[in-house]
Amino acid sequence: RRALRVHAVAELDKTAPIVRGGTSSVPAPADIANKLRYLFGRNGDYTTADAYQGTAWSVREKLIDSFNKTHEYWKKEDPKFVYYLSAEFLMGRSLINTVYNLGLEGEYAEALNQMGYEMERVADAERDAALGNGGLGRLAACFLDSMATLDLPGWGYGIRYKYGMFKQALKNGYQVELPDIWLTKGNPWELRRDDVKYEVGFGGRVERRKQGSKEVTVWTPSERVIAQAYDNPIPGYNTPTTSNLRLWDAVPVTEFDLGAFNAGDYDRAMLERERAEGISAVLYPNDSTPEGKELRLKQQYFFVCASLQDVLSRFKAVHATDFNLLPEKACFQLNDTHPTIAVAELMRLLVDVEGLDWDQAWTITTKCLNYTNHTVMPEALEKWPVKVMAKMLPRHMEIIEVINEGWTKWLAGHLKDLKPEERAKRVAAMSIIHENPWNKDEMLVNMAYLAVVGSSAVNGVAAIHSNIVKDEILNDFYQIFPSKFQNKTNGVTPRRWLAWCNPELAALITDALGTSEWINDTEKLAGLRAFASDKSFQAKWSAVKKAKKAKLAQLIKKVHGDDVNQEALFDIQIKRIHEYKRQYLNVLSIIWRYKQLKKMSPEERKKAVPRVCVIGGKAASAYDMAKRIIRLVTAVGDVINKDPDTQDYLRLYFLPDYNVSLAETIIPAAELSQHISTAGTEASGTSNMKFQMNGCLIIGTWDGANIEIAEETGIENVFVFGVRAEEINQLRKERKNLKTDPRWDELMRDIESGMFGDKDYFKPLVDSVNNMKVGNDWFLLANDFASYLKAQEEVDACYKDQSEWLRRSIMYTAGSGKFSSDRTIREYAEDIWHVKPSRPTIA
Ligand code: GL7
Repeated sequence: RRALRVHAVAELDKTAPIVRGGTSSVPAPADIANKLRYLFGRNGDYTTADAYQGTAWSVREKLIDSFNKTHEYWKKEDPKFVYYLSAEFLMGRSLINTVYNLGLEGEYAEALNQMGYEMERVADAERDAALGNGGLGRLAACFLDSMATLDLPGWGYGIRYKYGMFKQALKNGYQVELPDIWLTKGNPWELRRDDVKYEVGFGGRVERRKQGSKEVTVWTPSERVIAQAYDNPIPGYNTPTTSNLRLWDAVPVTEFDLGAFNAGDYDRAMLERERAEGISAVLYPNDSTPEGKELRLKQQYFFVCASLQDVLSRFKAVHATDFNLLPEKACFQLNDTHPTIAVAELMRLLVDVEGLDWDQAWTITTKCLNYTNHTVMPEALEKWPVKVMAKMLPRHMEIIEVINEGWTKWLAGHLKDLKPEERAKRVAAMSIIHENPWNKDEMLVNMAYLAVVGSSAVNGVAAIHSNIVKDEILNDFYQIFPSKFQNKTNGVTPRRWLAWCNPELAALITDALGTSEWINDTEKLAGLRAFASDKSFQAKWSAVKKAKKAKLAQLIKKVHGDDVNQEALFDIQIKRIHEYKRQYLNVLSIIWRYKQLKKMSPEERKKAVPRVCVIGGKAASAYDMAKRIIRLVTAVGDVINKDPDTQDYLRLYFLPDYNVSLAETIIPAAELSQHISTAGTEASGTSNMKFQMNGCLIIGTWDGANIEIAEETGIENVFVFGVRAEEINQLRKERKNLKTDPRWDELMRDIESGMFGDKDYFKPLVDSVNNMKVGNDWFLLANDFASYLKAQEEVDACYKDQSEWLRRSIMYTAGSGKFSSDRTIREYAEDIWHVKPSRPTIA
């Protein structure tokens, strides 16, 4: 494997002349030893964890050299910047990515070898930076990689959570959550900026005061904290650009209340610290559905307020108060509704603090902001009670009221041709502030509406999703502002998700294409189509997949103690556990497969395609149904993995603590991956793209980015099943023409009768998918079941023809060019941000 990697490296060097060694001239082995000696007091006798620390701190210096050069250059050039505001950045590990993106892999692999270590093992000692839940946070991380690689002036802004996504463990087959204590050993990938701090206020009162002839608004918060900046350099690939992710940590305004301490009030002395630190303490572990907790709104305002102040302060240092120039120098992308308070905050900063008049400030604000919607789940569109917002952010609540007054007035004028009742209804339906439909006494601020009204562009994240945004979720707004609405199909970085996590496949691709340029020009992968049916190429392709499967088999052995058949089809479903993602449907089909195998004679079984099924993913701690699904997976696995009749042909493993690093091991090993959400529910999905890049076949519904993946790969190469999104509303409403299947009923009885134990615990799962009961089986599992089983039969038939399977596998990678986040980011830059590349010249 090493030989292959070295080969990939040699190729890279040819096309990547920009090797950024930084200013340090100390050779890597000596530098690593120096770091261990002077930072950690270690003198030889290193552990693997030491080797990681020494290497990381050594690499950090090179990174900072290139980071500083980039920022000096951008400061001098003063180009327009994009700021990606996101409550989540799911970065994963940094060592391999940094070393490879900087082109230092040869040097450091060699240094570690001399010390008796292998880079890959050393890299395993790093903790994941898990400051995100899932797809949305990981997308933000891929975007940063692409922005830097494309030399686009841009930063990410977010929160430096002390505890990231919880760690998941299994206890007797049930999920347990453990805190993610990731910072205890220090973080070599960040730089604390002691000179970059801003005050952020909450609560208090708002007053009007006379200032000369002008009336000004003064907000006096009752609670104040400091946002302390930490920079996380983001190295681009094959470029001197190293960009930045700036994360804010909340700290108290006064370090310590000595007065209270001296007066013997120890609790009060600590109180302010605890209250401040609580703001950036922990990531809310909800994926796609928000939790309306006040602390969450506090987090949102905290990072938005600090980020906007930071941007304005840099702007003013160059352009003084020429704020009309702001939209030419800065734009902000709101990653979902989480940072939407930015609409009101930018207005507050421009009007109250800088003294601009309202209309001028509004023009600037709407020119600077853009909003991405990431989910169709209606419960996910954030709405904050007016009461909560008025208490925590009284001035912002006023500002939102004024915005809404202007907006509804404008809207009524715009709709003047409608009949008065009709017009009043439409205006009420589109009001940013509206009644809670479940509680008439409560008024809510609809953050998605605020984002749409306050932005220049609104986009969805895959073609079908953007259409749903236009036709359903925000249809009223689309009718008023059709040109605001766009599509930006998601993408993933081909560096982390193919080149670095699968260097063996990368080397083979480079070999076939005669260049490694595909790493930042993925359209070149299309060249692989010419090799798809080439038997000798297929053999090499298959050898790489086998090596990756062996690695995953090792992991299964480590976690579950079992040896699995490495000739079996490796069938994977990894993503957050959610009813709409339908892991339950997958489990049911596995049970069905098990029952069929049981019925067969030993001779018949030998003809079956053996499968190793892997499911992984976290359930939000309060998501009861999702936790039951996990338990069902483990319970079914316990039965079938131990059955001597079938264990050679079918296994099911739940791999706990699914995260970015685990994905980097699993995805290259996957042969079939499942993306089986109910059509119209998964906005895009991004792991589907990662699997595709790694030559993994897909069984999936006509949903999210699956559709575009099928178009690029050739629909005949994808196992598509299930009802289409267009038919779903009808089916749900009328409950007519829903499909039933005797096999489904049999499986329901099996679970209910306790075939997998815990029958009381599984009862709500059985009840939830009773197809015929009104309101049940919202995600239409029963309806899609027969067509899913049929698609699974097609999978088996195809796998029996290995040459056909390999041909398809190659066609997947060949068709993945579109799904590079470089393409996505280029589209954002051209159609929304109007930001241009600015590559630092190397001194
Ligand atoms: C998500 C969508 O569910 C997912 O389909 C999409 O790929 C991702 C990135 O656009 O955004 N929306 C969301 O709230 N989460 C997602 O992963 C958590």
